[in-house]
Amino acid sequence: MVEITEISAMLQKGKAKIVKEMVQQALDEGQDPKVILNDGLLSGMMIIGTKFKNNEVFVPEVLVAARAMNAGLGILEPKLVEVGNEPVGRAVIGTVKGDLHDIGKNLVAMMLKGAGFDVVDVGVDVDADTFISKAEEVQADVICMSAL
Ligand code: B12
Repeated sequence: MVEITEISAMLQKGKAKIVKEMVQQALDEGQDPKVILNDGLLSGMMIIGTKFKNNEVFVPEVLVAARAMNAGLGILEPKLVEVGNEPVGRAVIGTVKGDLHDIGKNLVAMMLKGAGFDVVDVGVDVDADTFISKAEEVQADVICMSAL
């Protein structure tokens, strides 16, 4: 049985491949995807965030941890997203200009999909004009902007 705290530990070390494998194994064992997300991935990222704030780790360590986080999220996505047939609305989501943080955005995009939204992700470092023109192009009901 995969220890969820071990997923958190591997994420903090930036071991993307191992995180991916452990998340898959935990799912195969029937462990709750929300527990894997909260106690494995998010808790690991929170610890890294605190260490970053306290200057105990630096950008490269945060970056590899973030890659491991996104790798684990990719495996969890199908389990977290259970889409119905009719979309309840359409959302354009992205991270604002000057900002490259995308983990929170990716998570929110997943949750929106899970809630039945059709989601158009415009990526990171996105200027206002791009948000507006994409929203007009796809006739979005809502624009979601992530800014850390
Ligand atoms: C990972 C990380 C990075 C990674 C990003 C990798 C990636 N692919 O995203 C890297 C290493 C690249 C990075 C770089 C930098 N970072 Co950084 N980073 C973080 C860190 C540690 C975690 C952020 C994260 O992913 N958290 C996990 C996710 C799940 O949480 P979240 O992003 O908060 O998202 C949740 C909510 O905010 C919300 N949400 C988010 N978006 C949206 C959108 C909508 C529409 C809605 C409804 C909700 C929502 O829902 C999400 C789920 O709960 C934070 C510290 C922290 N504790 O937050 C600093 C932090 C955000 N970074 C910070 C800084 C300063 C930087 C740098 C400037 C550092 C530097 N000196 O170079 C650069 C900036 C680069 C740039 N131009 O953007 C500061 C920002 C301070 C500020 N706001 O003024 C923070 C707060 C650290 C700190 N305390 O100093 N960073």
